[in-house]
Amino acid sequence: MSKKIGVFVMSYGTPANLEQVEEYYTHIRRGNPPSPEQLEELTERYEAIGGLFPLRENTNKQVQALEQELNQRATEHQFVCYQGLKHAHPLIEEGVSQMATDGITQAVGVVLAPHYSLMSVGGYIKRAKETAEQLGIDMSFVKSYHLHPDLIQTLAERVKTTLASFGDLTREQVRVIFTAHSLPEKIIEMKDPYQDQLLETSKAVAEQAGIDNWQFAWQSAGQTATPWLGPDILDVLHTIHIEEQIKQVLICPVGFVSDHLEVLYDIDIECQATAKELGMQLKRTESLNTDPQYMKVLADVVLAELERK
Ligand code: FEC
Repeated sequence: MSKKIGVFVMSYGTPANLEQVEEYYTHIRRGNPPSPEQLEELTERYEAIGGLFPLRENTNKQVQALEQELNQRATEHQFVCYQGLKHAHPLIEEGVSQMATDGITQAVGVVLAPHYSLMSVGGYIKRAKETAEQLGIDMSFVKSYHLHPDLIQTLAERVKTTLASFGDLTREQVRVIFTAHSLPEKIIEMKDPYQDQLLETSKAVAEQAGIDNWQFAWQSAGQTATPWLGPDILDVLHTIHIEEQIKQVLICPVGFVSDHLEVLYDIDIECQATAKELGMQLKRTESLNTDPQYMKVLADVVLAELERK
C-alpha cells in the first residue's frame, strides 16, 4: 500500500459568523480583547461585505482541490490534505494534532500566501513545526512560491483581461497598481524578504502582461503606534490623481490569493469610495481562489519540497 503523506495547508482564518468576530479579533490581538469601538468597526466591515466570511469557503475549496490535484499526479504516495488556520478553528495546532491522530508521520506544510515574511508565513511555520515536533511528525515546509511561472502567468492573464475591460482606452492610460498587506516597518531592519519578493512578483507579472505603466502600494495597514510600510493605496490614489492626473486604475492584489475582507472591503468598498470621490475609474483583478493554475502551482511546490527532503 502507498504511504500516506500529510499536506498541511495553512491560511489566515476568518470567523464562522458575526457572533465569532470578537473571539477572532481577540486572537489576532494575541489574547487582548478589542475595545467596543474596535469591535464595532470590524463588525461593520464584515456587515458591509454582506455579513459573509468567504475566506472560509475559499480555503475549504482550495484544500479539497489541492488534494485532488496531488492525487491525480501521484503514483508513489497517497496525499491527505489538512487545514490549519492562524486565527480561527481549526487552529494550526489543532490541524497538526488531527494529522497525528490519523497516523500521519510525514508531512509537507504550505501557506496560502505566496510571499515569505518572518511575521506572516514564518509565524505559521513556527507554530506548525513546534507542534509537529512534539507529536513526532516529520514535517518540512514550502516557504514561498512568488515567482512560480504559472502563478505569474495566471496573474498576468488577469491583468490583461481586466485591462481589456476598460474598452477603447490604451494601456498607457490605465495605471496598474499591485498591492499586498502592509506590515510594520521594522521588517526592513530585520532584512525580511517580504518587500523584495512582492516587488519581484509585481515586476514579473507586469513584464509578462507587457505593461510599463505600473507601481506598487501597500494596503490594509493596522492602526498601531508603530509605523507600517507605505505608501498606502489610499494615499497613492490621491497622489496619482493630483500629481499625474491619472483617471483609470487597475488594482491587482498580488499578496492575496482569495476573496476575503481585505479584498472585498479594503479594495472593493474603501478604495472604490476614494476613486469615486476623485472621479477615477477603478477596477480590480479577480482573485485566484480555486483557479486550476493556482492549484497546479501549489501541487508543484508541495511535490518539489517532498522531493527536496
Ligand atoms: O476575511 C477575513 O476574515 C480575513 C481577512 C484577512 C486576511 C489577512 C491577511 C494578512 N494579514 C497580515 C498581517 C496582519 C497584521 C495585523 C493584522 C490584523 C488583521 C485584522 C483583521 C485582519 N488582519 Fe491580517 N488579514 C485579514 C484580516 N493582519 C480583521 C485586525 C483588524 C485590522 O487591523 O484590520 C495586526 C495584528 C498583528 O500584529 O498580528 C500584522 C498579513 C496578511 C497576508 C498573508 C496571510 O494571509 O497570512 C501579512 C486574509
